[in-house]
Amino acid sequence: MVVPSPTSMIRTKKTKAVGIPTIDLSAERSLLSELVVKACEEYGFFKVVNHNVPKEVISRLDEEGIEFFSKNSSEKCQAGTSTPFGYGCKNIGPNGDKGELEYLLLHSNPVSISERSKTIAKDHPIKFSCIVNDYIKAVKELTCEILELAAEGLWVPDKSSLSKIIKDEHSDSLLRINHYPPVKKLGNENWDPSKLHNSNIINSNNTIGFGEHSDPQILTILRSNNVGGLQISTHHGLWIPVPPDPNEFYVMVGDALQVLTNGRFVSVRHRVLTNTTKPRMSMMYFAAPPLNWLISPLSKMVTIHSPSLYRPFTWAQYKQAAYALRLGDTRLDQFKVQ
Ligand code: GA4
Repeated sequence: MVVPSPTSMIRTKKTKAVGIPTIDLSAERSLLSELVVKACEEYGFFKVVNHNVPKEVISRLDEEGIEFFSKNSSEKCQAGTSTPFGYGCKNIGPNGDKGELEYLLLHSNPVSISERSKTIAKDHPIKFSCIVNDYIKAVKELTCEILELAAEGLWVPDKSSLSKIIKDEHSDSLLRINHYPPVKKLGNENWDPSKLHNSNIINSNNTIGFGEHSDPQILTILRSNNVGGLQISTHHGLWIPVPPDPNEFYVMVGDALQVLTNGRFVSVRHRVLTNTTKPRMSMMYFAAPPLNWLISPLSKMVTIHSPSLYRPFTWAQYKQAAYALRLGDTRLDQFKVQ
């Protein structure tokens, strides 16, 4: 069942309760496919429990992440700059976006373990690479399971229509590990209103760790440590805080899935606020098509009454459009049928 978890229940100004759906993947399949579709339509976001990703696979990557970010900056920089893969600090993308974070960005299909090792660790790179690979393998299976449920719930005749895009050996999927060090509340001595203009400070307590955006890919599978900060925007523009849950995964609809479903699912805009005392660490698997994959609405999603909203484009073209714009820009408009 889609159960709004009590911790995630918040009340809007109109005192309407809003809850983030939680889907128990051990439930009966026909029910699950309906619930996945409903959650993707209503929020473009949901939590999954009983996901079958082994605990050790999660905890090992957690440990490696903690160890990596605790190194000094010159050691971390040895992982390569994040253009496109490796270590990045505060800079997001190529167009001047900034955030209060550091991160590792890794491709899910490196040519080889030794190729991956170059972008992560100098001391025990093979161990880190194997742990990353095990994590990617497990979350990729989870992604494919969710995409198959979505296809079933949408009554798409071939239930692998979506998952096969991710299973393709040339899939351009990524893994990102973000580390948000705590950011202290500004004391009065630092108070400089001119710095507030266009800055990342959104109220007296929190700083923007990662600014508002949607993910360009098909689906994002996210988990974090026990420190909150992630917020999602509802279709009505209300920001909902997402309670952290280190044992479970959150699923986000990305732009490419919005196109594949001809706008029936809408990608979720989200952002991360930093904590004033505790570091947040999160890891995201971004499930993407191969670069040359032609993205257009699944034929089942196009009818005389709902004609195609988007013209076909390759994943490479969409990535190029995303990297040419700022983080928070809407990129899908340029691919809409006029
Ligand atoms: C958002 C989702 C992923 O983190 C990411 C990001 C990428 C980057 O950090 O290099 C982008 C951003 C993300 C969307 C717009 C472009 C590209 C930064 C940016 C300004 C790795 C991705 O695929 O797109």
